[in-house]
Amino acid sequence: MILLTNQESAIIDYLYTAERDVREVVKVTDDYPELTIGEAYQLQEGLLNRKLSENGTKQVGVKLGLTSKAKQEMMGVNEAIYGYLHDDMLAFEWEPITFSELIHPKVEPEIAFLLAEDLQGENITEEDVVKATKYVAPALEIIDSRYKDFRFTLVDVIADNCSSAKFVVGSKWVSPNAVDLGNIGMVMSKNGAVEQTGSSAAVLGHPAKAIAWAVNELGALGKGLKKGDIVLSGAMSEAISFKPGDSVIADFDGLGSVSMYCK
Ligand code: 0L1
Ligand code: MG
Repeated sequence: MILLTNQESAIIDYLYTAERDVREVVKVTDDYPELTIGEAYQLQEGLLNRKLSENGTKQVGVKLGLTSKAKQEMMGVNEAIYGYLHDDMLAFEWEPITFSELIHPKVEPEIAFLLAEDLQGENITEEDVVKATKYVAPALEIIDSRYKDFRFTLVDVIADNCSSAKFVVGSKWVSPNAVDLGNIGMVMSKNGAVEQTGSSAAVLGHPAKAIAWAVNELGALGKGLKKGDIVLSGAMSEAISFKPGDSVIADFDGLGSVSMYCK
């Protein structure tokens, strides 16, 4: 068990209660400008532990963020980030997303990987990721930064578990070898009108390469992914906002579609 300083506990409590109470807050670095990226990941870990103990939830995988050049340039950074997926974030196509439980949600299309074996190390390659993957599936990630107006620094967003809120995985799972994973086209529509188009190539060139990056980062900390984990590999286009009454569907070449409805 990690012993937290008073400052760490205060920041974790600040972010935990903002999410629980569906309340936006000013970014952490306004009060703690000296925080480093390494400390932000420790805060993220502390936030996960707080959720595990208070909600009885469990970790079911990992998600990647800032995997596209466009988003990295927008934030003035040149690296991706990772956060944790919990089982209480898992939403279903047949179960509407409740808007009032979220602050200012957006949805983005991603490819989900389901691991057939543990994956840990510091020199993991794209090929290792594909080999360890049982299935891939279309997914929608719902992000909901706890920060006012989705404005934050890299440190802030990492501490806030990379804006994670919910995710929906489509029902069609296919072998990673059945599709050209690095070149999957995608169209995302809201209420029947096309809002975004994208490609899996936008995810660090190849979603498995993005996952290999995250596994190597975790490996340097003595951590890794486990058999049965779900990994959201990163957004294939910009995220879009939604409100009650909206339905969103993303259609992926060779993978089929995944949808969500907001009530
Ligand atoms: O999943 C993501 O790409 C989100 C990363 C954090 C940045 C954002 O909230 O837009
Ligand atoms: Mg995402």
